[in-house]
Amino acid sequence: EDAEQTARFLERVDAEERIEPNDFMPAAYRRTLARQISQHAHSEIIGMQPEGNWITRAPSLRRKAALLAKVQDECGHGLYLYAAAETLGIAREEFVEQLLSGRAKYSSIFNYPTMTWADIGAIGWLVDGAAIMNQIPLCRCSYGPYARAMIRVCKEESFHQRQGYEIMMTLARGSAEQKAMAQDALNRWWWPSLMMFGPPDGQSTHSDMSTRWKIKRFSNDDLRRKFVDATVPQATYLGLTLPDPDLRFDPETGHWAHGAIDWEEFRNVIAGNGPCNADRLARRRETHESGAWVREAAAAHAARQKARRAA
Ligand code: FAQ
Repeated sequence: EDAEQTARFLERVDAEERIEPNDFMPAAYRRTLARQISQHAHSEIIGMQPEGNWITRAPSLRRKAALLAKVQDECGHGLYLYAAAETLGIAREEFVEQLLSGRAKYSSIFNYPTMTWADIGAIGWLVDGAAIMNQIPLCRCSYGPYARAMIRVCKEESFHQRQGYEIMMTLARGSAEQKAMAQDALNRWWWPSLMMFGPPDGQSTHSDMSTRWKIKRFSNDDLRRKFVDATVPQATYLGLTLPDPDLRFDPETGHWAHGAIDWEEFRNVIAGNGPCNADRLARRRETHESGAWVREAAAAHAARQKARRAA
């Protein structure tokens, strides 16, 4: 690679200029973005499954309409993210193949089961809350197509987060049984939500380069800390207890300090051995196969339109 071009690229990144698809970029920058954006897209697509599980069982028409809209938004996010990833010169089919073959990762969080209606509240509140914390800084990512996609995604995520928190509020103020259901969901989703931010900084292999390239603006641990600080008062307001006996406010740092995260569980889930990994991928493969006729029909239609225009 041309040293002068690389130096110019870094100057542009430092000057907060956006890098666009046809601009020069180092091969490693392109690879990192293709990995992160496609894994983000896969997370949105696999992320439709845990909540999709409750669409037919939502407790009212209003809840059903909101959940249906949320799951459709996730599909939309996956599609813009694949489109952003494709601007790096890799075909969508290749990204999809990486997901279906199990070679690509997607967020660990979507490998946990949704056992009760309260899980839908906990996902909106915590999982979308964590996603927003991580994605707001990505609106300033140095790669233009990714940064722009994140702006709309974040607006939709904030509706998702409100939707979830409102479900939790309704349950927490409901019968003793409903409150217990909300507490149980919080107990199961809290630690996996903290794991969404990735390994501790010392073990984050990509952070140094991604920070240099202004893909990442905050470290994994910094974002996790911001999330805990924002979420503790929300739990208090709900009258629920976070499942961490070591959680305490540290007046010296001004932040909440949490107990130890079970990184062994995290490694196990990203290695494919979480409670739902096999099921999530099997469902995605089935759906991909049963949708083949749609892709074929769309391609045939596009070819016919093209031939008609040429005639
Ligand atoms: N799960 O060196 P780092 C959503 C992997 S939100 C699985 O720190 P990096 C919205 C990482 O890929 C969820 N794998 O990596 C929604 C790398 O492995 P690799 C999606 C993880 O990239 C809500 C290795 O560990 N959001 O979908 C995880 O610098 C509700 C080393 O880690 C995004 O993807 C994990 N939690 O930082 C949808 C946001 N953490 O690739 C439906 C964009 C780490 O070398 C319902 N991504 N790994 O094989 C990012 O910001 C970054 O990629 C991080 C990881 C922060 C996730």
